[in-house]
Amino acid sequence: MRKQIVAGNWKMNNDLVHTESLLSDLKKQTQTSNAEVMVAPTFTNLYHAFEALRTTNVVVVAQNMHFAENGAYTGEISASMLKSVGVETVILGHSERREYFNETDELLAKKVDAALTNDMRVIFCFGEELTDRKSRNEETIVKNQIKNALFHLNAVAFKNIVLAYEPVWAIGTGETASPEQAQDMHAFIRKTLANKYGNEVADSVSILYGGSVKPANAQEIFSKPDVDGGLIGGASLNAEDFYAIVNAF
Ligand code: G2H
Repeated sequence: MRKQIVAGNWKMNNDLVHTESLLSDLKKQTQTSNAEVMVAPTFTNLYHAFEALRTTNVVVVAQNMHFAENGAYTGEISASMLKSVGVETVILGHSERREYFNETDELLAKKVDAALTNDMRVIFCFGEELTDRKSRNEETIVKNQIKNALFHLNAVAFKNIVLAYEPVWAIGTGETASPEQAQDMHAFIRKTLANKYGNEVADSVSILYGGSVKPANAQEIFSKPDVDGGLIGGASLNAEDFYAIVNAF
């Protein structure tokens, strides 16, 4: 059975005071689904979140990291630094990193390697832009993003990889891919993995959907056979909305 996962990506939101209040709201929620629950605060709040959620089953995740172990990379954070504050999972390749910080497939391959070398789990994000979908190029784009950043890995490495399909045109826009569009792409992603690594690996990797998932649409999206959960932005900033999504399985 593949793991179902709901991960909240808080992006560059919540200072310490707001983080404390959201963490305390999260601790009041009740989980009725079997999904693994994750939250990704900003770097400055990771340790605080880890300590606050220690007694819960909520996993604290980083939104990014550098590929080097340490050194002259002003402003950057390494895998071992994340691990030293209890963080063992990292989101890599989010479209906002690709768009605003020029992260390329080549750079992301190095970040993925660094995370795996440090025994971290990776939530690897990718997805096409609106122009790609309009020109019916979405499958080629998505296949290349996966291939370029991940296909140098061996099959065993996929035990620590979670994929997150996030069509750029649906991120923070209120537009959501229809459940059918999400399912079609997730099935294509699984087929792409199967062609390279075989069915056993393809069937074991969780593929999350991201892009304006809300309490109102989560259940229908999660009901699709190849959708194993969600990466949630805006709706994860409110604990009740987030748990409505966690419990939508
Ligand atoms: C996509 C998603 C979270 P939102 O970035 O990764 O954000 O749910 O706000 O579209």
